[in-house]
Amino acid sequence: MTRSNPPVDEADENDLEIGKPKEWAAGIPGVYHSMQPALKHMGIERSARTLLAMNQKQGFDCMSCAWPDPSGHRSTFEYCENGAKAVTWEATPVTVASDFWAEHPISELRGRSEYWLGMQGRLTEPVYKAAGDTHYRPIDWDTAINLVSEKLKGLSSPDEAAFYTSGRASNEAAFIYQLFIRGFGTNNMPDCSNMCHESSGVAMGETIGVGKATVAYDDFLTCDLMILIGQNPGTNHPRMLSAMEKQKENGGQIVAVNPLPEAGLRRFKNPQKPRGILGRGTDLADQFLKIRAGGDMALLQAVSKRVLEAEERTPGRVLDQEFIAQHCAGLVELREHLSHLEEQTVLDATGLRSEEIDELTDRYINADSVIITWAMGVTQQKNGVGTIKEIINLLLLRGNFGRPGAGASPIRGHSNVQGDRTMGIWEQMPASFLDALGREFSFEPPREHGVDSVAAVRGMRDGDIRFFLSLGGNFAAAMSDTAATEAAMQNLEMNVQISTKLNRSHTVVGQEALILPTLGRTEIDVQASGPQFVSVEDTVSAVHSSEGRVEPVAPGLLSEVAIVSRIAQATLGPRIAADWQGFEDDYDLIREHISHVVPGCEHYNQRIREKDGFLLANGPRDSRTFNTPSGRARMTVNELDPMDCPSGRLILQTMRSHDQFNTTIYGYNDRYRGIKKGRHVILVNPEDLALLGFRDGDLVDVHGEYLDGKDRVLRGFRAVSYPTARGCAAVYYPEGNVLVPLDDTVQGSNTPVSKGIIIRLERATNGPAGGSSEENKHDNMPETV
Ligand SMILES: Nc1nc2c(c(=O)[nH]1)N[C@H]1C(S)=C(S)[C@@H](COP(=O)(O)OP(=O)(O)OC[C@H]3O[C@@H](n4cnc5c(=O)[nH]c(N)nc54)[C@H](O)[C@@H]3O)O[C@H]1N2
Ligand SMILES: Nc1nc2c(c(=O)[nH]1)N[C@H]1C(S)=C(S)[C@@H](COP(=O)(O)OP(=O)(O)OC[C@H]3O[C@@H](n4cnc5c(=O)[nH]c(N)nc54)[C@H](O)[C@@H]3O)O[C@H]1N2
Ligand SMILES: [Mo]
Repeated sequence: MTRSNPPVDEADENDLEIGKPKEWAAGIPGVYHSMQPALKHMGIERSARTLLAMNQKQGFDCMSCAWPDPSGHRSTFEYCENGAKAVTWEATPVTVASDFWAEHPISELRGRSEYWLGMQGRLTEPVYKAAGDTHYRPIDWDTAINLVSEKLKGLSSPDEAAFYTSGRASNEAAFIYQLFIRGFGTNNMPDCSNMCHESSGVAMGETIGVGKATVAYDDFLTCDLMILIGQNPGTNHPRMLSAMEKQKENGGQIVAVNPLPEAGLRRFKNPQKPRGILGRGTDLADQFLKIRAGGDMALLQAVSKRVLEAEERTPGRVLDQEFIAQHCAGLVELREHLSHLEEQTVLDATGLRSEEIDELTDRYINADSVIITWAMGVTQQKNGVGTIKEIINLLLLRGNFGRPGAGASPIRGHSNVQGDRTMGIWEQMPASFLDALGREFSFEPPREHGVDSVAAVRGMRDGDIRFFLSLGGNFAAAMSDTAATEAAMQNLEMNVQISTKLNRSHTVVGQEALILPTLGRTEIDVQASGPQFVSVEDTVSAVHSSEGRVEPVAPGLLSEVAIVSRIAQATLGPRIAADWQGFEDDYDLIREHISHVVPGCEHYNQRIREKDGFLLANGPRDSRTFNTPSGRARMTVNELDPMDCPSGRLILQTMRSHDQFNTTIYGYNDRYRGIKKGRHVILVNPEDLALLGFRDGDLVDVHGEYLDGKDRVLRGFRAVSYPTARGCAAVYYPEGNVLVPLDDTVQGSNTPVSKGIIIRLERATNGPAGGSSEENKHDNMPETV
């Protein structure tokens, strides 16, 4: 089915509507809204078949986020509005027709919005842009694979290529992808994790010896206290609200730390229960700390300091001395360091009152089991790695590891981003993994670390990286410093994108470019040996299978596994001992190799077929084992270096609306925040707005203030008076990426600082963004199809 009336991508930002932010999430509107996209895009029958197969045994894993299924999962039918949007966006019967490519030069596609591009429907045939050509043209698969492998073979060094991965790729695809890349001879593997939870991996690896959550699903239900820092579950992990509701029913408490009073942190009306729909719902946060952006490290240090002082007042009553003596190192240094922490420094950095921090400390000390969760509000701050180390410090003080209801829990984003890392997608995999890989496939993997996402852009810019291949994702739009990233990508000799739908990265091309369309997770995948399933890992290390249930949208589509296998075969030939054809024919063969290479995945084929899959081992969670050089969990000393925001300036974060999945824009309402029909807004505290001489609704230009002296600006944004913390502001991602400098990254993880940008507002020089100005045209989102 092709679209007869292409959606327009010109929105009139004068239609923007601002209402009151919501105080609760889901409920009847949740159900209503969750059905709308499906019915509109897929029709009743395809909708029912698809939505009912989601997160079920013998169904497919929801591709929206990495939140786990309830234990004994797949007996409970649990799905959410944003999962439904993700599924219908993929399972739409609308396809891009062959004549589309001749009708639309790449220069025109480049002017289109992400929304428009995505709404053209599913990609169904490989297309190629030759050097000097202005259009993509359909080609056959053999020609496409050949073009890619010939280009790769012609490079003077394997390091002239970089291979990106987005977190939707299955374990099977990811495993053979990294095998191919290392067989080719490079570790240049930038991935979406570099922009996402890299800070969590670094901080947790150094302190507790594992970069993953130390809790299982049931721990969320039974913990006495859950502290959510820098995370918006109502929009980004909506099924987490059910777990929070159960935890409250079990008598637990919740504290939320966020500059924005997000609806999903306040009250939840469970759409799966009649009471939830009709009643008042469940109050979630017992305490809400409206923190100044970037202030979390100061807050955590202040709480730890208070905990240590309480122990001094009542020795033996506050710290878990036994746990610390047996399992930890560094308490003396931590105590000494925190003894110098000035309260006024904390209050300035956090914008909080001492009593609020006292209250949080009391809750923490009085709770027997505590889980701290976090996401991008922490990992994308300049001090993100240090902040997470302070989360670990606080948890260690009271032994909140390796017992029920206790632990550290980064909440991962993409549905299989954690699995991809487990399978070896990382530019710096440890020697033990490379050794095992080399033994299994009789070759010597490259040892030198490869480029991450930021370094990949620098490499393209400087001409060191000439070839780029993406397994999913939308690198051009997801990366920081849009102008720098796009200029770098235009320097490429070849840009190859394995994708389900059109996006910005297909339009930012250098000499040659290819788009290779692939099957989505919802679709039935039949190979020579019969129907195949794949496997994925969620945010609490539960691994399970995923099997598509709907007919592929077009006959010629190849699976990710097939595409990678064919490129590898054509490029490497017999260079390494891998049966690429066998991998494509039968995914069991891939899993057999995974069993031999990936720690914790022994007997993978058997265990993945068990009813609910299996849980990967985790030292801190299972046995209070800490895989650090000393064998102890490390309490660390982290220098507090509060963000210096001069007066008249604001700290800007870039965030997700309720109508998007990362760079995919489903529509342009942000229901819970009360913003409708537009995305070109900047949320500012009313007092700050007045102080800066603006009024609610004024049009402003948002200027970044940087050391590099470059002027990065978002023009014509609507100022919205919003109850965010004082001194803070928020715009949507990816529009806001224009303002994040390439070189401004988190210390220790090199993640772009997407949540801590110093800005100033000026009166807009032109009309609203998204009008007719060429500069803004591409990020202009219309409301409906
Ligand atoms: N529907 C939907 N689901 C998604 C996604 C999506 O785009 N749409 N994306 C997926 C991905 S890849 C990811 S990584 C996750 C992201 O999930 P989140 O991390 O929840 O996503 P963000 O919108 O970036 O929101 C970050 C939150 O941090 C807060 N924040 C900002 N700065 C600070 C700070 O300095 N301190 C504190 N304490 N809070 C701060 C913001 O106000 C916001 O509430 O969601 C995943 N799930
Ligand atoms: N300023 C700012 N920048 C950010 C962030 C932020 O908060 N602020 N967040 C960062 C984060 S947390 C992340 S994770 C990254 C996300 O970065 P990416 O993972 O690169 O981006 P996505 O938007 O998730 O990728 C969407 C594209 O993936 C393709 N796709 C979808 N499903 C499939 C599939 O099954 N197979 C294949 N092969 N392709 C598929 C589609 O073509 C779609 O257009 O962005 C980061 N960038
Ligand atoms: Mo992410």
